[in-house]
Amino acid sequence: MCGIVGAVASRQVQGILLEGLKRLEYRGYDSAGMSVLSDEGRLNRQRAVGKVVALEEKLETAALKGHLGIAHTRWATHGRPTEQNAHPHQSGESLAVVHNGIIENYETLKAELEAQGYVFTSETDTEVVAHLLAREYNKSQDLLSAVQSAVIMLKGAYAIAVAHVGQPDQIIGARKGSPLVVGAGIGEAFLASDPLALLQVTDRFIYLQEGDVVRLSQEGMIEVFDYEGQSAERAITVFEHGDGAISKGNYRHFMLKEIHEQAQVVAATLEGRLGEGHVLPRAFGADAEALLDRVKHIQIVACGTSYHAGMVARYWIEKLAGLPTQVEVASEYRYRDVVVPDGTLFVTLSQSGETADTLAALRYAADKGGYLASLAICNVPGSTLVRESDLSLMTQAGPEIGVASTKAFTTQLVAMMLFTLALRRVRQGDDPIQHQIVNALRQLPQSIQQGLALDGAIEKLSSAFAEKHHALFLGRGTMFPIALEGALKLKEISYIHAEAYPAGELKHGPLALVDSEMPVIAVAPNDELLEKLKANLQEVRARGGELFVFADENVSLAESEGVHVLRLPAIDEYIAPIIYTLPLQLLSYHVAVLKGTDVDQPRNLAKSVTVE
Ligand code: HGA
Repeated sequence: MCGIVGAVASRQVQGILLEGLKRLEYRGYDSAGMSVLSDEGRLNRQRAVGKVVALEEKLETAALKGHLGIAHTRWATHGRPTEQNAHPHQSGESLAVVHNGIIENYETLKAELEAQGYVFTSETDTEVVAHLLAREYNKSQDLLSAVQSAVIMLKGAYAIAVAHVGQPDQIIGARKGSPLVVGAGIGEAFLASDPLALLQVTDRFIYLQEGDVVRLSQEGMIEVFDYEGQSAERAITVFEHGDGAISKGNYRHFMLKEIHEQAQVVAATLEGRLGEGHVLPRAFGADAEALLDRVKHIQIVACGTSYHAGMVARYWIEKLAGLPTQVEVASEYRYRDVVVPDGTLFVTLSQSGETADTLAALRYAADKGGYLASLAICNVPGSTLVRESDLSLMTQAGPEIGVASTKAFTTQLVAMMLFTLALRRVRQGDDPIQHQIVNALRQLPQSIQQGLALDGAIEKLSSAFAEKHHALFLGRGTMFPIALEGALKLKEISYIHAEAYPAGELKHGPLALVDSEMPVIAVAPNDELLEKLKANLQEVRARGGELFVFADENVSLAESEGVHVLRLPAIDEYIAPIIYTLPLQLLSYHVAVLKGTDVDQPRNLAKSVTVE
């Protein structure tokens, strides 16, 4: 999603802002822009459609000089991706604003402002914010007060950064529903929608809370005010992952780097959480054990890839902890009249912790009441989802830059298995099954390395897909959501239409699509559903479909014409979904590379989906 960067410094800010925008490119966007306040007191602006490099080219011929500025990458929600609609938006020559989010009441505000003589030059909702702020500034001649009185009138979600020629020494930021962090420098201060944008200038951040307004002024002064306008203390957090996390290293794409990081980040997610044959209850926080004991039902809510992690977890929780579990996509859950069974724990999964639909679902659940508590499985400490949940379990995937999620997914699966084991243990104490799974988890980083060793073989296979327009993924049990995730990856980055079905559903419809032009990918670990899956594969073969089977090394399944078998190391059946994800990630990656798509920033998609 779109990104914000702001800087107030004694040095020139154009370079800082530009580097910040480049670091936010991974989120997906369609245009970029920057406004810098010159020493002569003018707000100068450059905007360009397309990538940040197009903006950079403009800046090469007409640099924006000055010590205070704001910049933006836009992912259009209101109005086409044109230069006219790109941020910053201005009100006259005196005020500039960048905005992430959606102003839901912009039509009413626009009518009101037009009646008062304000002239609109874009199709965006953001432009109402610019004029509203200018109007309020004209009343008070103070930018902080103007922002504080304007934001009260906004319905919807926003993170904004504002500059005004009347107060050339300050930037005001505000957030509600969209993330915004302050970067504390030495004698300088910054704003961004994501700390990654600022790691070149600081590693010290303040994560603003809902309704906060912040004033950054020269000499690095940072003042935060809460939604009531009271001065508020906000802790400074040191960013621990280091700047190296956002370089591609020796990899061609972030996605490939992130696929290959999975052994390491899974090990980090397990660290300190496993005891002798069981999961340590403190992994979920001090009071978690007593709470987990009272859980009778689980409601999982998530979006996209995280939803697939939730679907796998349902199989685990029902089988291993005996608790009825429901899983739903957040955008459906939040608009449903939900009936909450007694003793239900509300669980959300989100890489960023800022996913708008998931956050809205959490808030809907809190307003509705009746839930025992909420638990967030999340990759970003200090994110809104974590702050607003009763309990949290952090995945340790580190920054994920590729829009198509890989390591965030496998670490979510690990977190959900830890959660499942904790639920089982509070119910029945230690037992051999927990022992078996904990041992398999300890082996997991090594098993992941073995799984990734298939990279070369999968690269060879990928040419069979590059010319195809459709693909079908099949799995049974926990492998059904893994098939769904495989299909999602292929769609996202190679733009091949892919669908996933539980293999048993094949004959109830999708078999009609199978012919020699429809590759069929099946995930076949050595589990109790293997024989049934084999029968389903025969159904495909009998219709001339070409089969690509990822199978356990001990499964008896012969290669033959039209049947390609790739062997994975024998693995504990409970852990298998994590391992079988790997070849599907690699397959979609290599197909996308062959097709020449933008692997890390696929068209029309964005990371950290902070709008509804
Ligand atoms: N609504 C604004 C900003 C969009 C946004 O936040 N995208 O992630 C616009 O359309 O310009």
